[in-house]
Amino acid sequence: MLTTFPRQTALLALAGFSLLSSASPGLAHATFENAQAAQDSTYKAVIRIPHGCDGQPTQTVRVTIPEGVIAVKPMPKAGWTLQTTRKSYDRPYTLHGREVKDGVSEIVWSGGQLGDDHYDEFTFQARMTDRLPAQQNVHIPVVQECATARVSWTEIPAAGQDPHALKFPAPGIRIIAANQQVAQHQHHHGGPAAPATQTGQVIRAGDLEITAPWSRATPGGAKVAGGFMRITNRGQSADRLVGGSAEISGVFEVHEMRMDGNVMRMRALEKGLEIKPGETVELKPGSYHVMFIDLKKPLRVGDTVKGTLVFEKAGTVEITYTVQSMSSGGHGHGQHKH
Ligand SMILES: [Cu+2]
Repeated sequence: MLTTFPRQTALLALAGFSLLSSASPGLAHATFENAQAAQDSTYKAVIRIPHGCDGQPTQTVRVTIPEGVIAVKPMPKAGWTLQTTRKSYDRPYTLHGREVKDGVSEIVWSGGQLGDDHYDEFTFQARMTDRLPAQQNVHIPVVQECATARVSWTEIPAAGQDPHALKFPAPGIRIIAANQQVAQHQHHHGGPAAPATQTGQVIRAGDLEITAPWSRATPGGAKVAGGFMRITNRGQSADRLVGGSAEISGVFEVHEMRMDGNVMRMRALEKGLEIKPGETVELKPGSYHVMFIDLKKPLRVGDTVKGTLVFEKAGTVEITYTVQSMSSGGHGHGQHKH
């Protein structure tokens, strides 16, 4: 909300501001240039500041970083002093094979002079973790401070509430699941729509449901790639992913990644990957995955890769992976040593 230090001015300012925001609702709020980010991706946050505090120039911009948004690096800005505050995260995160326990909790750009009739952008980079729920918005409170007034974009909508109903909404970013990134991206640019089977594809085999298999584009010369999906066991007894094949590789293995001291390593699961009854196992970067070894050709975004999975009970299942961008869903396979 907008607060001004002398009380009468506050009321006047509030009235004036309400008129402004109802006149041009889309332009009046502080917002992010790109209001969508995938889980487990690096996001460039560009905060757009459309006006000052009731006519006064903005001198300070404060940004509060919520839990789940980590590895924050603000971009310095000419004419502004940049300061950050750090905090310990609620729980540690794993990023590029390292444990990350703390990071930036507040960014402050101060000492600037952004006129009420001018517009400017404030930028930071962050890792959006998978602790931010998909299909929901994460809200990042932003406060503008002027000589004697301030605008607090800090209102967070309650569950189910339309953020447009708020006068001073905290800018929001829609979080999408890592495996939807490419489809969303194509949609955004009006490119060819992904076939319906590629996003949210569910394959049923006996008691198992296999959802949205995907792989990742490979950097030039890479001889390995990972395959990812979710496997849910709707049955009464455990099953086990014990092997499979892929048309583009000579060797197929079921792997897990885990920390070995400070180093992330992967290894083949000799006994396969168990899927207990009623459980969903997520194969994802940095965790369980299937591995295509001795690739016959590089994988490019938008390719599809046919293959099979072999389960102890459900038997052989044909699946198709959609190839997504190299930056999808975490760090590249190529960076890790077997
Ligand atoms: Cu692997």
